[in-house]
Amino acid sequence: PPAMRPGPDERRRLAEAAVATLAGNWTGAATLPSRTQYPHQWSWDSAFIAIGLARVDQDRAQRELLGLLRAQWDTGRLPHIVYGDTEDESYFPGPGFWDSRGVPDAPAVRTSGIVQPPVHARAALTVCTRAGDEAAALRFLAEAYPKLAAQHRYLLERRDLDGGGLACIVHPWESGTDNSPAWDPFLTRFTEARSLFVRQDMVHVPADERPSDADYSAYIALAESYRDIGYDDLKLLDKHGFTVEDPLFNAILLDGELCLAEIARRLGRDPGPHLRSARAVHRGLMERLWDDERGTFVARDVRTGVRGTAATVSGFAPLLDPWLPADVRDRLVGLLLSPAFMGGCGHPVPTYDLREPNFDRRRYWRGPTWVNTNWLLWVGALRAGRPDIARTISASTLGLVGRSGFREYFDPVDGGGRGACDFSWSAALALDMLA
Ligand code: 9YW
Repeated sequence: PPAMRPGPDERRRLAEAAVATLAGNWTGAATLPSRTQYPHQWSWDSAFIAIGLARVDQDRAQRELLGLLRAQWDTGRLPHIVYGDTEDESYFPGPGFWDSRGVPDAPAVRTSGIVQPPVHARAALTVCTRAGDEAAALRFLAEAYPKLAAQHRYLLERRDLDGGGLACIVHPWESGTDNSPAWDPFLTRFTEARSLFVRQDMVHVPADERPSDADYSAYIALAESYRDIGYDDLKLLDKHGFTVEDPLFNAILLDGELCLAEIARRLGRDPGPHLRSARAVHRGLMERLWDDERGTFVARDVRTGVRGTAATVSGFAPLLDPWLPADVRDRLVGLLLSPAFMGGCGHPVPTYDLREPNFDRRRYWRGPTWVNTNWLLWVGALRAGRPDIARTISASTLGLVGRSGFREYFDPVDGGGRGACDFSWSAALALDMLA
């Protein structure tokens, strides 16, 4: 039976628990994704967290985003981890690995050198929309807007390697969906990292819920490669072995440009350039990533033009695109509701096609249900004119956190909690879905 939206008592209990989880992970300047597993500030986590905080604490929501934006590089690059001044190497790779201080355009605070999906413009707009104090909200937008615009410019210009309209990612970590089966075909050449390293991600979480050693080795090799070309995107096509267009990343970029257009409007600026960029991303998605045979969007290698074949949750993210042709939207919705995804398990939406032999209900982005991808599809379903699907997704998500707590991810078959406990974006986005 479809999940029921929780009643008022359960909603109140969940909201209080979510607020307490976010308070527990607040450092005074930012919210950690998890005190044990991820003890720094992460980029797209902070955006999701701000969206939840906007419902309960405007001040903290704004500080979360502005604090992150202060770690932006001169080129507009918004790093995926902000370490601050810490020498703490308990999370690997730590600040020493990325060596951002050795790069001229990096800020004084220590950061990683890669990015994550740009959900920040959506977060800033959401924060402003929910603000009680309109003047303060406009001041916040005025401060955030130039930085968000620079973040997007970096992605649209430096990461569009051949003028095709899409931004590429240069590392699976940049997708936010690290070990998704979508990356398997593009990682076969990277099995050996150059340096010796010790994984520290399996102290608090069992090994079978984390990426494999082979994947991790490829992650380190690719991060070393990008670091050693000085994070110079002009050298990517010649010197770097992973340049991939991801439907999730680009759908978020498109949505972000539409949010920037709205922010520009509210600030009395010209929304035109953002609307044109959003259109260009739309064209890139349709021309390059739509797989008409499979009826979903897939990843593509910019260098070779070769497309992946895996149907993952990321393929549904273009539901955020308001210009999706009706037949494409209908086929996408058909696949989403089919036994491969929502129709095949009790606790949707699984991150990977349930019928694939290498579907893994425990392992990270290779099967489990995540609150953030559910939240994105919830927004996408509403935009696609399917409030029924949106309701099913939010009821199911609230059922999962109600039963298993604010875990990092969930078994889509039995609903069991997996990964880290007291995970910030699970709490924050549940708060948003509760409202
Ligand atoms: C890691 C913090 C991050 C998320 C990513 C997720 C994971 C880091 O955790 O990556 O060590 O595996 O894949 O999306 O931002 O929550």
